[in-house]
Amino acid sequence: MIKKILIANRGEIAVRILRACKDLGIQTVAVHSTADADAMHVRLADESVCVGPPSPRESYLNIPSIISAACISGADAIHPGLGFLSENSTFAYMVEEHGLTFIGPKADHIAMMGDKIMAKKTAARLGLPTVPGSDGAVTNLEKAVKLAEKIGYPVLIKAAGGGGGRGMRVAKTKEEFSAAYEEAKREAAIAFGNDCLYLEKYLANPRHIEFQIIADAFGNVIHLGERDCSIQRRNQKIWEEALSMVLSPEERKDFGQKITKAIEELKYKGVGTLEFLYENEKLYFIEMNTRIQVEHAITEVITGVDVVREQILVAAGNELSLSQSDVQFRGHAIECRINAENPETFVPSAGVVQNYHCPGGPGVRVDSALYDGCKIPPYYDSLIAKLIVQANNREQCLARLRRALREYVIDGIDTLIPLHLKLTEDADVASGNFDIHFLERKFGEAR
Ligand code: MV4
Repeated sequence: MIKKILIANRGEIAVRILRACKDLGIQTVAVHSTADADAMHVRLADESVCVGPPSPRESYLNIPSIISAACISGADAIHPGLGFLSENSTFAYMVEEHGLTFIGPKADHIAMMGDKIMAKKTAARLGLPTVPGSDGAVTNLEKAVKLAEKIGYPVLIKAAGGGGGRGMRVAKTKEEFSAAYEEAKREAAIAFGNDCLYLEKYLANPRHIEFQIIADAFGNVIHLGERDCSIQRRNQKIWEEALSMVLSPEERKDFGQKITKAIEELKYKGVGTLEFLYENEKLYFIEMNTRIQVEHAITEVITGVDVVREQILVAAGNELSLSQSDVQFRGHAIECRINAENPETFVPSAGVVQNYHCPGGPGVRVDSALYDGCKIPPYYDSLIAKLIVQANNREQCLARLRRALREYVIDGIDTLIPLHLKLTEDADVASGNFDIHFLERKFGEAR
């Protein structure tokens, strides 16, 4: 069993992982930049190591510093959290090369899913539905134009090295295609060091639905249902729900079975998320995330499964503690991402938190690293807290969420709390009438 884990992250996810470690009786090592010396994740850890200056490149992304910190502190495993090094296959490989356990999938599965063309090919081979498009990479403009014609406009040009919405271009017509293609190629070469492109039919108004899976090293795989992450802005999710309103229990069961079979065949190990677009009552695989995600907590509160605990246990070589028939869904859950941003302009807000008061009561969970007087540095992601609310049904969940948001006090910085309050009072949110363009349509592109 793992005795000591180094957590290569900061903020709310580092605190979340620390809590799972403590529940398991595992010793913890925090790493931090000089800007985070007084951060909550450092306070809660048994030990801490400063790994560099504020710039993420020199601290939380500094592989030699982090692996050295693990070796010096006698940790036997590294949890990468999310963002930073969590989907860096080279890092995963190096961690294992140093005789440490990487709390995540095998390096080759991270690399495979990091290449979006390979990920899609793999999903198709394993029997999952994918968006109609090119069969793999398009090799030159001439062939791409012909293919786009065959797929039918509008066509979306995606980069193999992209993902998460980076490096995509829509071509609405044949006239637009060449320029969009050349732009995408140039941009992909610069941004990802990989100019491989592929084409997909552009789905105009999809919802974004993702399934959570957990797999152990013995071939056991379960799914924990899906999350609807459609309410987003510029590929940043703001509000997530579990389960989605659009899947029936039968569809969930059938689709869940397809997914677990695919993951079993892949011999994948760890937690993962399969992302789909949903349009006209059909799901299409687009990408797979090989890390724990921000929104994992809504799945936890409706299933009662501690996903981070299971992630650590399967990485340590244990069998999954439950089987698919043990997975039951209880009511509805919504997560609001509380970002340190202006709720109208989304401009990040750094500063000192004052008058901090956290909501509570039945069905309310807050995951954060906030405390009264804590500093929000300007160098990192603006997510400072997650408000997760669960209730017997969606209507009660919305009422409870509104109550919790009204209780929440965070002074000294701007946060998205006022935006979330508006969303809880929105008729389209109440009726579930939204897709991935909802937020921009409702509140305007400038905001
Ligand atoms: C798409 C799409 C429409 N049609 N693919 C963006 C993030 C990346 N995971 C895939 N993305 C999209 N792929 C086809 N064929 C629209 C998006 C998309 C999107 C998807 C999920 C969540 C938010 C999004 C925002 C803009 C575009």
